[in-house]
Amino acid sequence: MSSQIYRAASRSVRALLSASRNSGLFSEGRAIAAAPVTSFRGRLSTLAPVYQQAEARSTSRGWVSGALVLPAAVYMLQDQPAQAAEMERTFIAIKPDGVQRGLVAEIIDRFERKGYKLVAIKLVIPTKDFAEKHYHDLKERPFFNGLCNFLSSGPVLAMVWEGEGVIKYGRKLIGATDPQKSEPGTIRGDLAVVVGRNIIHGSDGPETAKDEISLWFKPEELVSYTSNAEKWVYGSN
Ligand code: DAT
Ligand code: MG
Repeated sequence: MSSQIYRAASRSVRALLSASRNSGLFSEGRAIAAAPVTSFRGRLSTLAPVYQQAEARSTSRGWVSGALVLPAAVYMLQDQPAQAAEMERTFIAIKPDGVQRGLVAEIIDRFERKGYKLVAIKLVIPTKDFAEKHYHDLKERPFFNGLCNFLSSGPVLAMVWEGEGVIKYGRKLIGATDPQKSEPGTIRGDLAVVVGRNIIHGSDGPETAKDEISLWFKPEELVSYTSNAEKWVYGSN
């Protein structure tokens, strides 16, 4: 019985969210992208009219008893912030060597299989000037010029990945900067040999992630959506 209520409530939550999206309340990637840390809590008040809409639809279509399920749905919405609030985003780029070596699918696969969600992706050839902006914190290093020449030498696959702890754990998936020191099982450990061709970039902290995402992507290029897998990737018992 409780699992039936849970399933019915889940459907109603989806109905609420989809109705609210259709109503244009928060369909714009822009609004959510501007605040990568999202919480359902702040949306509850704006959901009130949507709640009524969804209730009208559910009763007219005879899905489930609105009286029983909708309060449960709202309860579930209130229950979600703990998990939603911890979502973060990181900037990941496959450098020209990774693209040219045909490692795009392999690298995306590792992030996907882990359970992270792809929220932005594009293939670009950065200018030298842009590469210098991206690596601005390394401008005093002797390899800076060569590094920027290299980054701007061909297509780079720029991406934003979202998930709990994705900034720090994304770096773990990537491995140490120097592939000679990267552990086997990491992207650089398995797929690269020298530091000058280490195939992938990942933001090294929350501030860098924020700066790099806004350097490489316009807010409207970030897509906020609910992934089907989320209810299986996240949860506590
Ligand atoms: P990471 O890419 O792991 O964040 P980083 O920010 O220190 O490492 O350096 C950026 C890139 O610069 C790195 O991916 C490869 C290159 N690089 C770093 N150290 C280098 C070195 N000693 N010689 C040549 N290239 C280097
Ligand atoms: Mg770095």
